[in-house]
Amino acid sequence: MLMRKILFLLSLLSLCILKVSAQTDSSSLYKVRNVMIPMRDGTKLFTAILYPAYPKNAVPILIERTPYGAELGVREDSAFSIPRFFQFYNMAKEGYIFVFQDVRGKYKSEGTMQIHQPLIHETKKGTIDESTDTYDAVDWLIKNVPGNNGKAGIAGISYPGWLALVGAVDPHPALKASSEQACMGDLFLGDDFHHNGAFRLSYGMEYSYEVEFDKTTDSDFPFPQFDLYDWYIKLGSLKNVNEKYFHRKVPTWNNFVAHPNYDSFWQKNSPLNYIKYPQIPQLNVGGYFDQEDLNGPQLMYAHLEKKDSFNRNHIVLGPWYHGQWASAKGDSLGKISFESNTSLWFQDLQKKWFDYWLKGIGDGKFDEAYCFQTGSNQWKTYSSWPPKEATIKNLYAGPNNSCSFDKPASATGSVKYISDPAKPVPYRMPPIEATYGRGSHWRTWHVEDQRFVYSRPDVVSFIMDSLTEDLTVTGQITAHLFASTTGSDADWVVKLIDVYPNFDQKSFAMSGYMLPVAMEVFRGRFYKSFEKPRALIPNQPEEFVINLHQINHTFKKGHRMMIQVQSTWFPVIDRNPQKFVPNIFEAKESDYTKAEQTIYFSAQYPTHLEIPVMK
Ligand code: PG9
Repeated sequence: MLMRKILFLLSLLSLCILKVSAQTDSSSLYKVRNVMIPMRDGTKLFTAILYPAYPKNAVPILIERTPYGAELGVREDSAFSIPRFFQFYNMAKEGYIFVFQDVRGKYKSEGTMQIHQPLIHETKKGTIDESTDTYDAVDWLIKNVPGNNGKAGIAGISYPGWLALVGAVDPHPALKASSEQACMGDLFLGDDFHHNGAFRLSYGMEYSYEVEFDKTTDSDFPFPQFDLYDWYIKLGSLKNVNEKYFHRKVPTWNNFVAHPNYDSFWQKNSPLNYIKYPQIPQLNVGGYFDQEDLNGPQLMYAHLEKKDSFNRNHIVLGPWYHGQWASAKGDSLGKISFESNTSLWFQDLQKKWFDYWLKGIGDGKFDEAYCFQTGSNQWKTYSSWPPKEATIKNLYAGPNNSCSFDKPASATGSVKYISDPAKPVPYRMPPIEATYGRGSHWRTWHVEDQRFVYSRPDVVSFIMDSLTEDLTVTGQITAHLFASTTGSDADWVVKLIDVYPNFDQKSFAMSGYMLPVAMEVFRGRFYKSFEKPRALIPNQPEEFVINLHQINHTFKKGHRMMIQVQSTWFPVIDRNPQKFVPNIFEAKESDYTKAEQTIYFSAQYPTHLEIPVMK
């Protein structure tokens, strides 16, 4: 989940109230009013309205709807100064009304919440969902909030991003623009809870407990220790989650157990299946290093683009963790510097977007795609995304842990490793703190230096010679992994890594760094179909095609490209028993077995990554 509470934000504002002085610029003075807004079925939703204390003219409304607590913790009707860390600070200075609303069934709103409930109002007349609730909220706000100019926009990150997406379906006529940010796509194929059918254990367990254990708040699972790697190992089979801790009281966990395959539950749940076309202007925003919803913005943009006859659909991709663009500092992530403040850059664009659609300021000429290029550390714009100019080159795994753009010619070629579910490869450098717990490194793990796993016997790496010139890769990376297992099920994790020079002249401390620029997991049992898993045939090579997502990265001269493969990524991904069982959530301890995995690099089975290279 994102920043719990709206930046726990405005509770700090109450402190600022005291600081308001005669010199304060009156344009950044705001007040708060809390109301319960009635929906069409009579359910009332708690809504905090943050409005200019001394308005000079009518201004638009920007709405964020959230399951994480809308209350701002500020005394009603006391003027205070908007703090600089507020994600819409630049817009606040020029006058907006900001509205934060608890979705039904969470915090102070009435009703019941169903996580990520698909839209149903179109097919079942008279029903309510998050789209109709947004409509009703806009209607009430436009009619009842003094000083508004009759136009509203909606924005949000992650769950609130999905709420911005579905709020823009069959919108109220006053809702003029949306920005869905880090909005999840499909929760079985590629965001939050599963990736390609592999279950995201630590995240899925901690998140479902957090949101559903107590309706009135967010709850932290009471872990008895700080480093959770061992705790999750000792948890053993996933059966134990309900038996020992949840006792079937967490509905989303029960859904994980009841729907281990891509059945109609997950299919209906995917916005890609119920969002048809952009009905109002939509700015999709995503991060290349988003540890929760990396896939959603890329897939949703591509999906909407197919039906974008009015050019309403745009995309921004930056070098960010989940929601980092809303923070004050976007100049680095972990040890990786971006050499400029990418968050402020985005916040300016976001202001232009809403200023144009809600205030009529500017010429309305927005580029199709704004995609930061890591490595060269520059913002780039494109008239189509991914850019058509890129040429696909195949990067092949080869003998002696090598990789190159030359297709293997040899009839044989393979490397083996033992994957042991009792000793899984950690997905990030221990300690593995609770996902959103104190001191957690959750936000930076996508850029962690992979040297911490490089020499493990259950991780294989294929590395290229140093590049003699810069190589820019822009667009979709797809892995074609040819592999077999002695077991009957297996996970495959594939990474594309930028290996820094042994002596990095630009930044000495980065010498030898192994930066993952694209990575993903695939659960082998779904190699033919996500709906109907099947056992892998022991020792039979198969081609696993894995979407490693879109990137925009310059591998600098002197750097090396590396392909890395492993079969565990723990505990972010649960352990595959490596023996096919009908439902892994019900596997027995004895089902978890060691297996020998083989990765091929022969003429017949040429493991490779598709790399879109720019001239
Ligand atoms: N990534 C979170 C989430 C979104 C949708 C479903 C479940 C989780 C979030 O940050 O809101």
